[in-house]
Amino acid sequence: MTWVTSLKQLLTGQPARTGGPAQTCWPGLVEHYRPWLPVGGSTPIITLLEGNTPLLRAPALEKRIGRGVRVFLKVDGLNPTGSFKDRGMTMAISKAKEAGATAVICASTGNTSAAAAAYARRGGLRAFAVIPDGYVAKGKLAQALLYGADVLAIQGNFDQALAITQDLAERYPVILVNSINPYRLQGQKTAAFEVVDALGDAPDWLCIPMGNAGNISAYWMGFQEYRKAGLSRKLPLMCGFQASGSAPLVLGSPVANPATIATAIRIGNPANWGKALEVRQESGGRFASVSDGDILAAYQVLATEEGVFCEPASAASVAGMLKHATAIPTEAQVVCVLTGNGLKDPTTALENNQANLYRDLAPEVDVVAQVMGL
Ligand code: AN7
Repeated sequence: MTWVTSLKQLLTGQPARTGGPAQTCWPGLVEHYRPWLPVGGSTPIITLLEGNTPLLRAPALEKRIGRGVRVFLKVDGLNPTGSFKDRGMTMAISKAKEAGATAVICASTGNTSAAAAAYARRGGLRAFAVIPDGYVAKGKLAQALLYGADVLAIQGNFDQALAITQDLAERYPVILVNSINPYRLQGQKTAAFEVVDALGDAPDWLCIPMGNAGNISAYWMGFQEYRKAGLSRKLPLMCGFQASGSAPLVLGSPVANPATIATAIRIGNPANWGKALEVRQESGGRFASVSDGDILAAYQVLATEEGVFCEPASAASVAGMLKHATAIPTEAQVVCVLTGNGLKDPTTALENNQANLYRDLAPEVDVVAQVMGL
């Protein structure tokens, strides 16, 4: 008997309930939001119980901004394969299977390939991923390979990989599961539903990194649908951030050779360009770029002050919020979307954070104590 059990028994005379099945189990986002999604009774739902991720208050960021601004992190790196892509992939793979497909293909900077591989294999489909060789973080490549995708690494960038996969999907019986696939955005819009369900209304600002701009378009769709249904009173201002070396939506023209430490968003010709511009216009939002230095600084603040390890691309949302902090209205609510898990990219973490690593120490307590400053 645990002390909690005995204390409760002492106070109430009733045995405490410990363990056993939770009262409600999260069924995955398709089942939870089924009426909002284009699935039918005969759609086979391929799920890893994605969604229902934490909306975490960020007190250290609030302190930096001040003026009663409340900051929340949508920690979507806690999805089954470690990124928001799982939200779209449960839908895309379920619909591909429903249509009788046996293989799917994607171009990817890493996270899409990991999610496509996991969901496709779980659904008994083959998965192919075309990636820019040398520009996919280690953890993501490891995932795609272990889940059982065939990975085709090209001597080119993401934009070239996407063009190839689109061509392949037109000419061969493989279904494209990039965010051009409309089911992807349908699944991803549930993140906006979760934010409103948690806050009781939409936030004032939503800060989000942009690559192909699928996710910002999906969030906007979700916020609009909830607003139309009377489940929220307001719509957020949508703030999309890109890395300065890879910022076509900020510059207004494609970038031929995108460059950034945030390889997830190393994209020069976004697939959802038109949708993104609509989102900015309709929401009265803003697009801006953040430098790799800004991204790394936000990445470190999130880890060392909030205890949240996201990947560099995700930190672009927080870097952008901090850069534009003076424009946030007093006492506004801001949600920053953390799209992917930091464990995906151990290389960037290790290469930029060696200051507090002490190596080659003799295995002696006095030596360790001395380094500790004791
Ligand atoms: C962590 O995996 O494009 O603006 O191929 O992995 O919807 O493209 C990843 C994109 C943000 C940008 N954060 O989202 C891919 C890929 C992370 C990402 C984005 C990505 P979109």
